[in-house]
This record gives sequence, C-alpha cells and structure tokens, in this order.
Amino acid sequence: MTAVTRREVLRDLAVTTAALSAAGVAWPVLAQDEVVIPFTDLPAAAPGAPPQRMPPSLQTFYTPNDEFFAVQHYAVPAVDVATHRLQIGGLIDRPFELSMDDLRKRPRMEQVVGFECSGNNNARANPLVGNARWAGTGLAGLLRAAGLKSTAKEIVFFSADRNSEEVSHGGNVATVDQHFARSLSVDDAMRPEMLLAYEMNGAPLPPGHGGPVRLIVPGWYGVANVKWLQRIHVQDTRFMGKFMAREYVTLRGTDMAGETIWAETSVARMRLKSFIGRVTRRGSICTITGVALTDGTPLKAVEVRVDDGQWKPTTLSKENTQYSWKMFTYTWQDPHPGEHRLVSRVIDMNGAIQPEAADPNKKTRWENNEQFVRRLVIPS
Ligand SMILES: Nc1nc2c(c(=O)[nH]1)N[C@H]1C(S)=C(S)[C@@H](COP(=O)(O)O)O[C@H]1N2
Ligand SMILES: [Mo]
Repeated sequence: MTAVTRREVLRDLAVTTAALSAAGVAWPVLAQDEVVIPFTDLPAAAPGAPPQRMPPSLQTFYTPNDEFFAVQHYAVPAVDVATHRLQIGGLIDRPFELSMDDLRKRPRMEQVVGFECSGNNNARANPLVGNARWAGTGLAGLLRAAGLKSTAKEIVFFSADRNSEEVSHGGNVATVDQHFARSLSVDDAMRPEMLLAYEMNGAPLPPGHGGPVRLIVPGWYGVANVKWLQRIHVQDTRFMGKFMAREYVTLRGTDMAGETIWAETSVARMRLKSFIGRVTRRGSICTITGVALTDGTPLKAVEVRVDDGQWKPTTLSKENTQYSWKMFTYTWQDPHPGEHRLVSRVIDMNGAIQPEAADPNKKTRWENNEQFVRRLVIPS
C-alpha cells in the first residue's frame, strides 16, 4: 500500500503510520520453510513496492509502537514533557493541575487494550488497528481526588492539538479556534478500566500516539482515546464538540414499535468484529491468523469458514484479555491448489454474532463490522 492509498482510507483525516516507512525493513518473523500466502482481494502493490504486507501484520500479539497506526485530525502538537500540565476543573471541589512527575507518582495501572479506528473497512482491509500494553494511572481515582460535585454529568477531555474551525448553526457561521476534544458520561468515566496512559509497550508514550499522556477508553473505538491530554473539564451539560456531535456520528434506522426511526449516535463502544489478516504455509499446513474486537463483553467463539464448508472453531490466544484484541488461529490442513475464500465470525457470550453483511439501515461510514471474505490462491 502506498501512502496515497492509505490516505484515502479516511479521506479527510491525516493518517500516518510508521509501518509505511518501515515496510521494507520490518519483515515477518517466519520459520525457515514458512511462507506468507498473499491475499488476492487487495489492490496490487505498486511496481517496486515491497510485497503485500497488510497492517496489522499479526505476527505478534502486541503491535510494536513504530508499527502501530496513527490517526490525527490536526498537526501533531509539540508538547514539552518537562513543563506539560494536566488541568482538572469545572464541577469539582478541588481544581488542580498535575505535572508528568505528579501523574507518575499516582497509583500505577496497566491495561492491555486493542482498538480500531471506526473508519476501518473491509474494502481497505482494516489497516487501522493495533494492540498494546498501556500504563498510567486510573482516571476514576483522579476524579475521586478532585471530588465530583453532585451536579456533574459529563467529563470532557481536551487535547493540546487545535485548529481553526468553521462552525455553522442555524444560519450563523463562526470561525473559531478549537481543541480536539471528546467526552464521557460520569458513569463511563468512573469505570475502573479507564486509564490516563503515559507508557505504551513499556516505553514512554511516543509523541505520535499522544505523548506525554493520553486517555485510553478500553472497549471503545479509537476516537475515544484522546491524545495529548491537556484539560479535563467536568460539566452538567452534554458536550457537543466537533468529534462528538458533528463528526464520528452514525446515522442508523432502528425499528421502534413497527416504525423505522432514524437517529444519530456518537461513535462509542466497538461493535463485535473479527477479520483474517494473515495466512502462512508450511508444507501442507496453512495457518490462518486474525483478530476479533469487542466492547469487553466476553467471547464465546471465533469461527472460520473455508469456501462453502462448515463454520469451524478457532484457537484463541492465551494472551487475550478482556480489552485486548482477541487473536485467533486456525489450522487449515492440506488445502487444494487453486482459489479459496476464507471468512471469520465472532460470537459473544450473549449469543450475538458478527453480521454477515453491512447493516442496510446504517447510512454513514463509521462502525463497519460485517464479515470480511478474504481470497487467496494456493499454488500447485
Ligand atoms: N488529540 C487527538 N486525539 C485523538 C485524535 C486526534 O486527532 N487528536 N484522533 C483519534 C482517532 S480518530 C483515533 S482512531 C485514535 C488513534 O490513536 P493512535 O494514533 O494512537 O493509533 O486517536 C484518537 N485520538
Ligand atoms: Mo479514528
């Protein structure tokens, strides 16, 4: 994939990834006689480009920091670790600010969290996904120390990155400077898994991934994980910022007592999803590897189907945790030479099944979770 192709993934978003520049360098770790079988459902690599290497490479459970995708809507802001302050204010008893040293002195918490950008889609083979071990301090403890007032309803997370935005409502147009910001309800923000992260896979959080400190909201789509966190503001009204109420909004029709009601919702918890990302061959045995994503609801199974065969159970990685991506493998014995179709589906504890096709009642481009049929050719 070229940078241009990747940029098209999200059209108006600035998508960068170190994996692109490293594409010719970081090769899959393969056993001596093991080869990667390329998918034929992807656009062909440009002449001279390294052979197909789709992110996620799925070679490892933890995505290396320099291969983890990055999405930002504005320029990466220059944040000085030594002077950076995280400010907490609004409807709290004790407004305060914290240096990075202050944050590091607070109780340490680690979480393995995998997420995808809600703009991922099968047509582009879902490259915007990763899994990492994040470390920092719990959000709930910090909010408790601040003392939420009884009127507090919503917690807003403002970043250091900002841009001039034209805002138009009711015929009035204003151009103002706005920070990237997202919010959580008090109930969501107080959940024990919410994390203010300053480390990624054991290293200080890299600037490209929101360093020195970002919010990690396990089980939610990427957009919730506010990078370059600067200000936490507690308020008693709904936050209506660009990335809550104008962008990252899904329009969906739902049946309510026999009538289709069209409603818009802010992108939030991840929908049940899985996809195959890698097939390798060693002699007569192929290994199919993929990942599943959930909102934290425990899984029942991930299944794989080859061509028109039965759905077969896969093996789930022992490293999977509640909020990690769920890696799975399936051993495909003696595949016949020729063209094949491979597809996966995930089923959760409540019996919900990843849908086969896109929801015809979803009219917007976020939150795609339909099954992804992969194609490849087994050489004779
Ligand atoms: N401050 C800030 N945080 C942000 C964004 C941004 O543009 N600015 N993009 C969001 C989106 S859309 C995604 S998918 C994730 C990507 O996180 P990553 O770049 O570490 O992969 O960051 C989120 N946090
Ligand atoms: Mo995103």
